[in-house]
Amino acid sequence: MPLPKAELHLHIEGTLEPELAFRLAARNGVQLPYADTDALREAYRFEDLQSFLNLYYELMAVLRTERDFEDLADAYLARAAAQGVRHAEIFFDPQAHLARGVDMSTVVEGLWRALGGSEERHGVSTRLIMCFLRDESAESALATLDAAKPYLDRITGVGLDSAEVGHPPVKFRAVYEAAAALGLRRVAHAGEEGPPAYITEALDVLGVERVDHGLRCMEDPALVDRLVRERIPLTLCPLSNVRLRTVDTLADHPLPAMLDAGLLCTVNSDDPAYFGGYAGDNFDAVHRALGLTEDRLRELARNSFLAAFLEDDEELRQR
Ligand code: ES4
Ligand code: ZN
Repeated sequence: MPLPKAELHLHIEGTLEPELAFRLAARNGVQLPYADTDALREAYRFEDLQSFLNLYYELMAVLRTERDFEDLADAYLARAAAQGVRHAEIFFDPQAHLARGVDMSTVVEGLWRALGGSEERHGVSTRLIMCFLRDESAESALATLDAAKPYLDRITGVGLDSAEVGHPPVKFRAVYEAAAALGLRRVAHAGEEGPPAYITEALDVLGVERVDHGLRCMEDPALVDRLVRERIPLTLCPLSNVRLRTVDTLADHPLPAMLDAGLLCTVNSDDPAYFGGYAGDNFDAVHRALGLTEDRLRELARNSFLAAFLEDDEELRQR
């Protein structure tokens, strides 16, 4: 039995497996520039975050209808459940779809067709977190929040993702203020490829409650002290860090040092179809490569429920 856990850093578009990509391409009459699933998997040789993002955005072309988003999310939830995930907080990137002529209603209604029945079908409770693309403008982020207003009963929070360097959190001050005023929870990717100062800025300027990745906090001891003191959860993604070369090998991952420092770390999968594994695979990988004890693994699983946007009674029931 895999450890019960919550997944807190998961891009639903990053769960698009090559087999499903080809199935949806055929269904929608979309031509993919790859001969077959093997040829597509061959393209998964990333140099860095940007080279991954190029493929990630390209493959989204197959997602067109509500049913496509439903099938994508349902396939993810089935895989997650099989690896012990009991609760999933799911990122989606509306701007990447709006830019292709797929509207907010198609994306949210489609995802909801899978999420709405997930507790019953898969035993996985869910939340939706809408991300702004940080390499798009602040105005575009504000327009996206506006387009989401009819769906706020299904959206728990906002996040910030895509190419980090050169797009500091402060660029999104206004949209995070507006999101907070609407009662939305706030998270942001920071300190994945970007400097520790972006983590500080995400806390101070955007008011985030949780930091996605946050790996590079380890370069700033004063920031580590603050994250420990304020119990700010970090959603780490070890297999992602290896595939995007944020760390050289899994054995070099700072997770053990981060736990020793007292940071509230969680282990997540980011874009599992691209990075070689789902939540349980990430747990297994750090267990093996870093020699984490069973106690440490249980701590990581417990942290995932503490860091989740669950009500107290839900949290206790799950862990
Ligand atoms: C992402 Cl690994 C990662 N980093 C930033 N943005 C993303 N969007 C999807 N995966
Ligand atoms: Zn991410």
